[in-house]
Amino acid sequence: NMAVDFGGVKMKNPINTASGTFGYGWQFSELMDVSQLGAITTKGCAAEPWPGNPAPRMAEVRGGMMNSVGLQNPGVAAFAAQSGPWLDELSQKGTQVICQVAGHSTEEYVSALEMFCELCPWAAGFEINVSCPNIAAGGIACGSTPEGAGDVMRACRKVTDKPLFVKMAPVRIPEIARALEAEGADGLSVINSIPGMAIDVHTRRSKLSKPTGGLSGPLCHPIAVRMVWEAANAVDIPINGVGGVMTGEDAAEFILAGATCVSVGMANLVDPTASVRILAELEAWAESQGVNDINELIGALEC
Ligand code: ORO
Repeated sequence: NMAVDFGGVKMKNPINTASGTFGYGWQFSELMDVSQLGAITTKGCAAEPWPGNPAPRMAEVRGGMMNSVGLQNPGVAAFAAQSGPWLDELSQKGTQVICQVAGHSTEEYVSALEMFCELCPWAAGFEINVSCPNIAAGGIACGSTPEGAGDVMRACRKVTDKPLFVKMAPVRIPEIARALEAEGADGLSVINSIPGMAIDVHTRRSKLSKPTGGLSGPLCHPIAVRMVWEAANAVDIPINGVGGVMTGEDAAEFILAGATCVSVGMANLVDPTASVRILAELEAWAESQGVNDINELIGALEC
């Protein structure tokens, strides 16, 4: 058995896609059978459209990549109209759809979540992004303290009884995780990209259109594993491990560290079919461990 329960979202397997690396799902549908995945998480949407940051907003670095997209999105209404029918169908095939919620303030998160609840009844749950490193207000600015993150969670909890997850910044994991659990979060996605910089020394300019960006990819993986382990030890709600998963063994590390499920992020940009390969590799690993149920391996780290 590969099925897991992520905070009330029943997934047929633990593999899902990290927000922002898999569009709205349908963009990948000609390249792979998306319905093999346990879940997908859609790119963050706000109540109103956001233009995002100017190009260049992606740069390769050793062992990973940087981005400064700035949560470009068409707003929840356009998202629901354009992508809703395909996502509804996907959810009927048993792949859960988690919609990511963006905002610049608690009020904006609440407005966006209210719109999602009304316009996206097919969504299995929502992921509140309080960790984007590329926006001036909201994002990591409110997600880096227990008070800031807790505030957003408390307000969002009043909007819906559907599963609510929080995409966490790579800071103060145990304290912030406990604050989010206390405010009613159903699960935590650990971690978002790590704030970083990449400079072109010849032009003396940032490789991105702004000085800083978010670092993701395999070089983040050991940091993310440590943070997943910290989160899993701090709270009783389930953890989704996110950060540099390129192989089934990387996903297995997250599960042993205490993650219930695992997001594939940057790997989708290297090979659009990476997530289904990683799922097959994870299944092979579980079998090699001689268990009939992947749940037996969650947090099974021996130390
Ligand atoms: N980039 C990230 O690395 N994480 C986010 O949550 C959002 C963005 C972005 O849109 O810039």
